[in-house]
Amino acid sequence: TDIISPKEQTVVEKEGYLLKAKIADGGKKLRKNWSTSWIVLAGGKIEFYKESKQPALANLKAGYKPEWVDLCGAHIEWTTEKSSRKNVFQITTISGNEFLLQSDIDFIILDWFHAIKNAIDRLPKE
Ligand code: I3P
Repeated sequence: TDIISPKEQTVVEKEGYLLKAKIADGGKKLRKNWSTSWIVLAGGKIEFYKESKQPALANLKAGYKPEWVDLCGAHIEWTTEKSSRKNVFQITTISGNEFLLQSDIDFIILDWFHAIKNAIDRLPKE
């Protein structure tokens, strides 16, 4: 019964909980709404799962599609202007989606920043 789709075979580089706020979609500003998200960095993209979902199981459920971000050509940068929170960085995609990610715990957010930046730097730029 170990049915694993090709998608599941991509190596998960990092996963864990962060606060997430999507602030633009296709260049259009959105109202900021922070929520806890289970974040999976794998295969040149980031997937966002709801807090309560078990990512692996959810992924195997037919038709379950997490929100995801294509990191090809994306930008990542720390920001102190887009939030009153500390430890916030922004990911901007080629398609004009903007996400803020945050953790109060310094080493956790630093690890994430470097993992995502490394992933972006290894990918083609477009
Ligand atoms: C927003 C909410 C966010 C806050 C944002 C507020 O209010 O309090 O948490 O962002 O500040 O506008 P609402 O829930 O009414 O939309 P931070 O926590 O990141 O500061 P902003 O408008 O300065 O982005």
